[in-house]
Amino acid sequence: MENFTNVGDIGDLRAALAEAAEVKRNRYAWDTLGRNRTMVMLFFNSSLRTRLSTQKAAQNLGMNVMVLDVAQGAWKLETERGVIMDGDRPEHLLEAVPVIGSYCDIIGVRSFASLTDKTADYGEVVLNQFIQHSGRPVVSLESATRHPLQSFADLITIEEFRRSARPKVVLTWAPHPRALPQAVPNSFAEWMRAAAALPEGGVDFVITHPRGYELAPEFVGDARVEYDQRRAFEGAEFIYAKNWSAWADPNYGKILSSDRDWMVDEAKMALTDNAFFMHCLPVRRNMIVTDGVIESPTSIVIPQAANREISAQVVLQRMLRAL
Ligand code: AN0
Ligand code: CP
Repeated sequence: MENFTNVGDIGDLRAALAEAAEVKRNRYAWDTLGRNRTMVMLFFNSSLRTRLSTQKAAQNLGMNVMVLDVAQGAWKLETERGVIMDGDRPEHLLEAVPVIGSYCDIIGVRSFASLTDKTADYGEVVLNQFIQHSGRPVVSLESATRHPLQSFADLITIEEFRRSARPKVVLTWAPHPRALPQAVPNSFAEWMRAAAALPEGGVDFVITHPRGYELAPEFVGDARVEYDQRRAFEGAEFIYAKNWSAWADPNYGKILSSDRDWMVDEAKMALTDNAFFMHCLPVRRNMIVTDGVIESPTSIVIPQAANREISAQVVLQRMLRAL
């Protein structure tokens, strides 16, 4: 595997799920594969799960791992080419990236959407600079438009918990006090559409959100969009909650409604087919979801997060084998 930035990079989903199950049976079976190999993880934004699970996965494979928080201790990085660097950013990404590449074999990078420059965000300007200038395979740890390690872990989790051959999976918008990127829902949609296309063992995928929160067509594709949240929940086997800000112009990156009525609560979960509750975390309780739902026996947010180690390990071992 060259880079891991989107669903296309994982190839056959069935093969990837089989490899994930194999890793889960014994995650230390390949503990010398990464011997004398180094991973650098670069974070432009905060993280709990991605940082720990990816480091753990790399260590399961015997790799050395270095983590750099750009906001803490590193030089602030300019990302745009052609600017006169007379501001507060002493170093350019165009030097920093190849320098980092010279110290490692694999680079992981987390760089969220600005939510102000849609062209740069959806052009994946920062991620692409790493791909073009590092000379190393790049793993997205959540880029401006996608969070593929999360979506892969989500798919593994759905595969483990599914009760039916073609479960109804509902991605629902939920309220949040601050504007968040579209990366997680975009990516989840991209992976669920790939799962929906499987000849067997696929999913029936539905997206529900208030009007104005339409995601980019390249991610929604032919997925069903239902504006009535309660109707969307009917018969669902998985409820996947996430907030996101508006994508459509002229409201890109804005909060249009903090409609508390969209919170996932017990009454809405009662409309489902005893659905499992999923969220990528971090989650704001009693904004996105009630205490009762997230603490209920059908909440699978903890095993979902635990699968981040598994998805990261599958990706890293494929990259190591291709080095
Ligand atoms: C981020 C987001 O919504 O993209 C990261 C989620 C994994 N969430 C927050 O910033 C709260
Ligand atoms: N789900 C997820 O990526 O969590 P972190 O932001 O804590 O890494």
